[in-house]
Amino acid sequence: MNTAVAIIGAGPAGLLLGHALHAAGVEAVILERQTRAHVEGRIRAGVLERTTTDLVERLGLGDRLRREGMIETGFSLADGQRLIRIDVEALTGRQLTVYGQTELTKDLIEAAGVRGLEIVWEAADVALHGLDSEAPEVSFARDGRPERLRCAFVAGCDGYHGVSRRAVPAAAGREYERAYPFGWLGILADVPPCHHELIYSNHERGFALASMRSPTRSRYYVQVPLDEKLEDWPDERLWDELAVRLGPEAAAAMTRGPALEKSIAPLRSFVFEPMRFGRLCLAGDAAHIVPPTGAKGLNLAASDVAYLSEALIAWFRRGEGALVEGYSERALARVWKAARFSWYLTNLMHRFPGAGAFDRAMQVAELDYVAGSAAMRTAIAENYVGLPL
Ligand code: RFL
Ligand code: PHB
Repeated sequence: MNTAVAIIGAGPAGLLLGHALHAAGVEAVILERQTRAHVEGRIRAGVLERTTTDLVERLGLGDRLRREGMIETGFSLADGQRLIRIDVEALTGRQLTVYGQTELTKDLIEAAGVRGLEIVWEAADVALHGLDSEAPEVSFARDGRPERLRCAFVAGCDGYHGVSRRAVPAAAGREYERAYPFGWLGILADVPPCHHELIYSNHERGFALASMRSPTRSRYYVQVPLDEKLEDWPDERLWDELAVRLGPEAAAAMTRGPALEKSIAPLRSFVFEPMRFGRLCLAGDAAHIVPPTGAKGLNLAASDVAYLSEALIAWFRRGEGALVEGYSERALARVWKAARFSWYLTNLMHRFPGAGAFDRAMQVAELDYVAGSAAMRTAIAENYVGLPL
């Protein structure tokens, strides 16, 4: 098989890139390790920046997003006593959209079928070859039979655990990492949200987040130790804990219901530099991970794709190499700022094991400053809503 761009991974990064290239007449094939049902069943992000929804709209893929997405004009930080509202719209002139990554993924996969963007499901043993040549190849197995995909570029969109980043020789890359000493236990339930906006709460028992997917579907998280077992958290215990950590007002408005999904995710900050090695370009979680506290992961995947699709289209349509050359530097400038914001909000809102009275006093002072300073709230709002491309 031959194509212009071999895309590894059918997550949001790979699907958005495939659509962007296909819409511009640049041929692409997506190789995905999992089944379609598996990819469509994953529960992940929920908050989309305007940069992300703009990209989806520009590609003509936003019909259901526009109909079903919930516009959010702000969110709150809770400090145990009060809700500190960050009025994102008033402070930045922009809004956010609540729309599940699961739904966006389904939309992109369905449209791929309609538009003729090829996705190979269950592509096993994907391996990259000749990345520092002008004719790289991807080997993989389909139904147990080996195949090779010849291409001009490989786009590594295969997430944190994928093979693409690992294909970069150790001497050619650098990793920056911070692992946090806790995870998030999440629950998805078909109950109305307890509040019309997201609440991030710093409680003495640990962080909690009230989020949502729709007017009838809620998503909540609590901070838990890394060695916590899911079976120790029957639904009732989790609802009780949420009620305590989110405070009496949210608790009074909270509807409980059976979990549709429950899982524990570790928190990590990770950046890999550079995001290009020869003919391999990395995008999304393959190149960087942020803790979910700022809702940045999916949105960074989308902004990487905005830069990378522009670069590859310039290469194939106009024979220009400058944007490919500059892709890593351009993408990383935005990635590092989102990494900083996610790290900042994680530090501000979580209880760290071993933190002393001074550390706690710093959190209290910072939250009090946020509550009293429009400048500080503006800084938070402009990062949360998404820095310009
Ligand atoms: P993905 O979604 O991981 O997709 C990678 C795809 O590559 C496939 N793959 C391979 N395919 C072929 N060969 C291989 N060897 C392969 N190895 C892997 C995988 O099967 C998969 O289909 O990466 P992508 O596209 O970069 O997208 C990134 C986002 O998924 C991620 O950043 C977000 O989900 C992070 N995130 C959030 N981001 C936000 O912007 N807002 C949020 O509110 C938000 N909340 C979250 C989150 C992530 C969470 N978890 C579970 C990690 C909440 C949670 C709980
Ligand atoms: C979610 O709804 O899953 C969600 C929302 C905001 C975050 C993280 C996750 O910061």
